[in-house]
Amino acid sequence: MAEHRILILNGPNLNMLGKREPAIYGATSLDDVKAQSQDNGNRLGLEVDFRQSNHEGTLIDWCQEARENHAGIIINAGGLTHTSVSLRDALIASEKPVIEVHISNIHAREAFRHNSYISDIAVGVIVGLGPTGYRLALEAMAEILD
Ligand code: CA2
Repeated sequence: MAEHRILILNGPNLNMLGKREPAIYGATSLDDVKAQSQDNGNRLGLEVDFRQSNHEGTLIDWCQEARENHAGIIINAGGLTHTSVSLRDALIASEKPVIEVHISNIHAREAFRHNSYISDIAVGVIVGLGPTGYRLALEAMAEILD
């Protein structure tokens, strides 16, 4: 049912997780994060719809779809976090609670990563905790929707 379905969106390059740059992003693959998220969703009574795209327009289409089909959005927008007004607008237009996740601590990295176009429209932001951030976001979403 739509009221228990959570859309987890992953942006550009997150399909590379676990394959390169392990010092920054760790050794866990995105398929592992997806499997963990589905297990955590089952435990919390949430259906997890886990997706990744390297294309801004596809992510925007999925946010528009969430307006009808999902209860909330958890998003790691990758590099689009720091650039995309359009993705921000689509998240607002979904009228769903949004939780922003980043694997790395974007505030401890280059200055251009310190700004997010999503943080101020999100109900909460989790950064720097690796894949654990996805679990924490699902737990928070379960409480928000309760
Ligand atoms: O820390 C995060 O979760 C980021 O959203 C990851 C993005 C980065 O642009 C953001 O500033 C922070 C990068 C996506 C992952 O890119 C990879 C590239 C090579 C190997 C593994 C991941």
